[in-house]
Amino acid sequence: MNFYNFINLIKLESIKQEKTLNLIASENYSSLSTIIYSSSCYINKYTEGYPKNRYYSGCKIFDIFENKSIIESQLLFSSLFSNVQPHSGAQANFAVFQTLLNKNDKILSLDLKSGGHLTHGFIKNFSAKIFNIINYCLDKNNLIDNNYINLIIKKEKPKLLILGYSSYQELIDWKKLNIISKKNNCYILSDISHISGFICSGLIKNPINYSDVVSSTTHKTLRGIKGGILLSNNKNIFNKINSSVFPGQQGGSISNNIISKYVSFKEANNFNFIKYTKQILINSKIMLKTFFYRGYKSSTKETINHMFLINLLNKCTLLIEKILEKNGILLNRNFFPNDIKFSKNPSAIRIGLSSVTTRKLKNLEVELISNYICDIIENYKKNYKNQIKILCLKFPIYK
Ligand code: DSN
Repeated sequence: MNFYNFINLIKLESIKQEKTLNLIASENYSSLSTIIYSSSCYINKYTEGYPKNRYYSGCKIFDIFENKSIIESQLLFSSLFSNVQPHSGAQANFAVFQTLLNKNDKILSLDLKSGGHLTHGFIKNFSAKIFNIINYCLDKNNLIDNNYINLIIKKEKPKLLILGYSSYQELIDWKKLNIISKKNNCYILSDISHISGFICSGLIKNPINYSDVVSSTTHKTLRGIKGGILLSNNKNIFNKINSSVFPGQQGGSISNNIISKYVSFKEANNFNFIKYTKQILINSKIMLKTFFYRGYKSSTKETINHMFLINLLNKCTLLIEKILEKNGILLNRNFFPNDIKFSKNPSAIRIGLSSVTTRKLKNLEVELISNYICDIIENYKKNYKNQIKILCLKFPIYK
């Protein structure tokens, strides 16, 4: 395939993104400035090491950027220390494990089926291959059960407790869980990848004071480009984290992305961003309410963030995902807590409202889309292609 074919493929993807409504909870549209800054001449520059301590020459100007990015992320998340070099959330989590744990140490985490993440101990992931994973599950109301975690920590004495999830729509009691884990000499990693945008807006409690380390991606509710960050208030731990990221795990950082991360932190540290995340919450609550109104069940009675699960136990979620895609609506099938079905065709769909809120869809449109989705689930022959196209035209991604 020659270069021009590639350009055509990118054009096709861009048209597809413009013409579809994206409800994938882990995605968002990066802001234009963060995209532009990620494409700078820093693509050409290796910057191994840290500011003032590099292993390549010619990094003096970049030191200014990395320092700014570090300071801006500390301001945004009220943390004393920050590392902006992790290439992704997975890499960030690995750096934490490498800092706090030895081979075969115990990690206590929520399993993937109940809302955890691959890197929190999924059997095929590095985390389960290197460490000894113990899972906690949700209670009968699909909520984090602090008492159960207390019991299991006392019994199993894990070295690390992971909080923060990929499909959990309720509050986490960081303070209480911190007390429990400190009593049992257990570290806490809070993985806020999905909810970081709400935390820096003050809409969800910041776990920084209740965690040994906080990890996040930068491209979900935060609206930056793809990447990871690590935050902490513990100097000792953080010095070790720094050497765990480099040279412990990564070589050169992705310099152009570090500059772009700075831009996203700056943008998130702004009143307009708070307004934006508030609207995501409103949209998310409206959509869930509409599903309830239509008789559907979620894992809990409400959502406090951008996402929620809808249980479609008797339906084929793989097929529903495909039919919705044909109509121009993108989302992903997902496990429901205590799912008895397999990952190819689990019981639920996961819905996230960040991307459509970025397109400035509000109450009316969100209610309309929810009804389209319900109609399609109830009758696969329903066709809303044109309605979705018109909606997409009315709400372009970058205007
Ligand atoms: N797989 C992503 C999610 O859906 O949460 C994060 O890596």
